[in-house]
Amino acid sequence: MGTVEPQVAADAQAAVTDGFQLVIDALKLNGIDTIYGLPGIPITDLTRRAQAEGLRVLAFRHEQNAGYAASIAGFLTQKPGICLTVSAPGFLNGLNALAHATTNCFPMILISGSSEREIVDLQQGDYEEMDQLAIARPLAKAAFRVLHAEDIGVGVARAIRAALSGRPGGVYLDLPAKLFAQSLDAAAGRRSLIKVVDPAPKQIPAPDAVQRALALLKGATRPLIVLGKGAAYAQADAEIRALVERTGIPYLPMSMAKGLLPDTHEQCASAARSFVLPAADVVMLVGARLNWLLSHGKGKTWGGKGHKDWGGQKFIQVDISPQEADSNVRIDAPVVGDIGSCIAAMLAGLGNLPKPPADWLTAIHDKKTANVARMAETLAKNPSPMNFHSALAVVRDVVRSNPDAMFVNEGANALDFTRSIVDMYKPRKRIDVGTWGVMGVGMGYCVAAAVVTRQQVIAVEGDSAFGFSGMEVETLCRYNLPVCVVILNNNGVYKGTDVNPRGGDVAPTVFVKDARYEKLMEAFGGVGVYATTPAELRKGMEDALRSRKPTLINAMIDETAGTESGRITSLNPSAKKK
Ligand code: ADP
Ligand code: TPW
Repeated sequence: MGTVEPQVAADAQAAVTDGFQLVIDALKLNGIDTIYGLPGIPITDLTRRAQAEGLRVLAFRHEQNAGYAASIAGFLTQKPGICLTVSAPGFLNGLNALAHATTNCFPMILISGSSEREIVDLQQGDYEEMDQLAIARPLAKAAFRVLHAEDIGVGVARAIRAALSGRPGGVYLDLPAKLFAQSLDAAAGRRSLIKVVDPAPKQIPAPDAVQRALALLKGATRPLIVLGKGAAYAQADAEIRALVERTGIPYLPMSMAKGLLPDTHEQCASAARSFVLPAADVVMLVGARLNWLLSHGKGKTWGGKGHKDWGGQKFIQVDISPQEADSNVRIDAPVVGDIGSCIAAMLAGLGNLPKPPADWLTAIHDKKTANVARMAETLAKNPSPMNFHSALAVVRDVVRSNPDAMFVNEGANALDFTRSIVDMYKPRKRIDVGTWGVMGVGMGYCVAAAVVTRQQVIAVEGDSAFGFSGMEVETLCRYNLPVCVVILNNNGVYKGTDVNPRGGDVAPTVFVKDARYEKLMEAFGGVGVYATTPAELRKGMEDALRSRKPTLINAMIDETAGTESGRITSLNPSAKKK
């Protein structure tokens, strides 16, 4: 008997599970293999045990960066990116990224530990007390709380479905500290888990909606397709390319849709953007909203007489959200469904659609040729000090030679110039500031892009933009990720030349001059490069790509280069007055 007893005890132990384990089991059961987070009470053991169970747990220096990483992992993989944080302050740090995910239609789940419900609800001052669920709700697509271990399976399943189905978004999952330690019969625990079946069901468009759209295209004389990041997310690359090429319609990729077809494609109208938008008569939006990034579909950008006037275009909008149509201007042909199904249905109904009239294609071609030639002239210059153009000519060449590399981009001028100068050749390679034009996504995106795609990552960062997540270079070094960060350093926000007319403190947009950002990377064992010429920048990038070592290139550019707010000066009240 004496020899049997320990065995019985071990069996009894194995027959019991707990909240920690069930969270891990529920995630694993649903194919989630990576957590982006930052440990602390009450989730420290969750991070340890998840790692011990074979999940990849990537720890960051600030939850906001973990959150951005999770959000973009969701965009790249069509699986919700998981961000795990502690309660109140950690939760709030992660919340920015959750709101970002919702805004950008990226599937993400922010899982935060929280304090004791009884104490929080009576506001008795618990450790990190906060009603997190209530705070997250307006910023998330959905928000759930699990109070009992046997409900973890349902909670995780609901979070996954909410994040992925329909228009993707950010979901909050609140896990109070007490939940983790709750024990449960292991068999009952297993039975309580749910493997979500078909979390993003196909949504087939109505045949008459497809016909309506095709009829509009058939009647068009100056048609245009606008591809947005929803089209990139949908991973319907072959169908989209087939539709573009079979119709022969010129297309305009939004920032993160660049590369869906190569930017060098003859139908790409990016270099003639300001010509095609006002001139087009029928515009088909595919996974792109008519928000500020498209001037709300009206005004001068679209050929309207005044700021708010309609330009006369007819719009087709292919989108999974039935509420998106008419948000800014009339949508004549909404096609509601997932992009893969919608484009397939349009292809099936296309018949012998004639190519767009030659005069439309020729006019675009001529505009493009003139603009590309003008840009080539600017890019060929080699001014001293280096400016955005001479630096980006190098980046453009390096990306052309490495089309599989992931490309991260943030800043104002550093964003706008890069977007128009650096071509993308493959889908979902370019990830950037998104719908909000937010600064701070940089290093979090770099970590997730490297981890998820296993490709080399190149990041082009304004010096201000970089500062929002700069401490994560330690994370890049810790996980030895193949990331090459290029800082276009002009000594400040937008540029480095503002002066405080009263003397004393420097102007609010100005930073320490000639700051040696590369030393930050060196501090953690990565490679730092100080580059003052295009040749030094090129060598630094090529070495980085060859070695795959975490590298930071501090590319010093002319501090007078750049305009206030980059290309959106018109949104800046003070600059407008000037
Ligand atoms: P961009 O900023 O590139 O113009 P937006 O973020 O404004 O793109 O628009 C993305 C759109 O794509 C959203 O309206 C969203 O509902 C839609 N969308 C996202 N995923 C899908 C999908 N799988 N099928 C159809 N539409 C989608
Ligand atoms: C979270 C406002 C927009 S662009 C920018 C700021 C601070 C930095 C521009 O300087 P940078 O680039 O990066 O050096 P460049 O090339 O023009 O010199 N806080 C958040 N998001 C935004 N968008 C801002 C502030 C902003």
